[in-house]
Amino acid sequence: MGRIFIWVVMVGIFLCCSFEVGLCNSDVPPPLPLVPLPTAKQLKWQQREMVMFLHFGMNTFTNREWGTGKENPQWFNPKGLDTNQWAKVAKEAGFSLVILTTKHHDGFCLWPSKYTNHSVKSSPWKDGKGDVVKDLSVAAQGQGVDFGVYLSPWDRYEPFYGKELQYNEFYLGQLQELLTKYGPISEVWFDGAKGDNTTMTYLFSKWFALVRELQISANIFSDAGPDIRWVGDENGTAGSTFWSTINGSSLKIGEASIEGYLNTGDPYGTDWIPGECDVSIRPGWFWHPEEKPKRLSKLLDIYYNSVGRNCVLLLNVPPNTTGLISAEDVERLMEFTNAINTIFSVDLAASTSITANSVRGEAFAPANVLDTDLWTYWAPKDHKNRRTTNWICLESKEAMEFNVVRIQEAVGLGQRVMKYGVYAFGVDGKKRMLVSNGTTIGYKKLDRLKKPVKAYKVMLVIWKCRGEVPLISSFGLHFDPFYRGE
Ligand code: FUL
Repeated sequence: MGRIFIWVVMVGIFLCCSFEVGLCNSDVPPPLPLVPLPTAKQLKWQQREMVMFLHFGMNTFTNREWGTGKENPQWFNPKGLDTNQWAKVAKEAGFSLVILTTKHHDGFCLWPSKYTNHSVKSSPWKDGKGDVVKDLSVAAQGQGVDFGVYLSPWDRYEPFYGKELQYNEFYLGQLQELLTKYGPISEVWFDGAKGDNTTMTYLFSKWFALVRELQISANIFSDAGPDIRWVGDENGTAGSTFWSTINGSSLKIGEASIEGYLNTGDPYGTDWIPGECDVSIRPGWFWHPEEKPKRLSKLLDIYYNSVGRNCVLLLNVPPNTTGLISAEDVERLMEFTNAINTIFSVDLAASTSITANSVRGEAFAPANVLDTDLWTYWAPKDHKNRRTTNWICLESKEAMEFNVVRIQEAVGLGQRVMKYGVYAFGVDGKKRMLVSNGTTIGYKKLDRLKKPVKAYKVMLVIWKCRGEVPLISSFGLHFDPFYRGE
């Protein structure tokens, strides 16, 4: 009898183990993706984190921000133009994509467009034989940096402007030149600015269709997407709540009333249109001799308010009248990049032991938050009750001193988190302290703490999310020596 009992117990244990092992192995399906989802090219773009904008053109020589279209092409003469320097600076500063203003509102083209004489071909630069777009596309390729173009819809020179069909055809012609002559184009930037009273309807859908046809891997930016959206301001600040999801059908390019909506997005949005924060390293978009680059602390604020709020930072670095990125801008840019590397190259979470309230299975283990792969993540088990709180906890033998919390969602499967908090244990003798909290996370959320915190245990609690469960791809703790608190 005793033996039979032992046998029953052993078989029971065996079955339980097999069942557990089975659960922990590949049998547990991943959580269903939660629509809308990013496309592969949107995800690739998001992971660039920073893109360099280059505003260069007639305004550089007239010392203006918006030209009138009455400028003389003879004024464009950058004696030392070196696009290799631009591309090298971009590369060294950690930018994997540069976007050039090939034509700004004044209508002057940086390439010898066949549709107008108002271009480099009428300038003294290289005796009218130069092509800045070509030079930069080649230089960027040489550095392994991708290339994108800005082509202003608003054109104050072009006589067709204001004649709906002709101007739209003219614009399509210029776009066609840019999309066929300069190799792969990764992003096309459509500016919503339209600053005078001329009535002009842009046929955006035709323009976008041309980009799709000629450069299938290009992301299209405009106020309203379709691939990348404006965040509603030009100071590099996304909303502290920022959804990559939004209702595309409610967006209209050039419409001021949507700026607030663009700045936060919409948890119930039907389209995935992530945000790009455009801002200049200087007060103006173009280079002006009297202006200076922003301070490092300001650039870092911009970084936390853009990349740290689920967006990409599009930082403008304008070349000067010589045709070079000025030494002081290069210096500031390198300080900025080095600061980011200093802050994020050490992750205190890396040497902690990690636990969670619930684990979906082995493939979704909490330790997945330590690698840099966006597709590996911690996932709890599905809950019947969506109000269930989930948590993940980092524990260290040594006290961890940090003032930045980094959280990332596995956004390839949708953006989910709606409300979270971060607790530190063992801070200033207190048992438990809420050190940061927020709403959305998305691709990346960076929370700066008012002052550094020393703790042995740090817990991320997800209070509310879209879908069944949150999927946390990364959770890190960093020390930012440049931040003095608010
Ligand atoms: C704005 C333009 O008016 C500025 O000059 C600049 O090009 C900026 C990126 O977009 O709408």
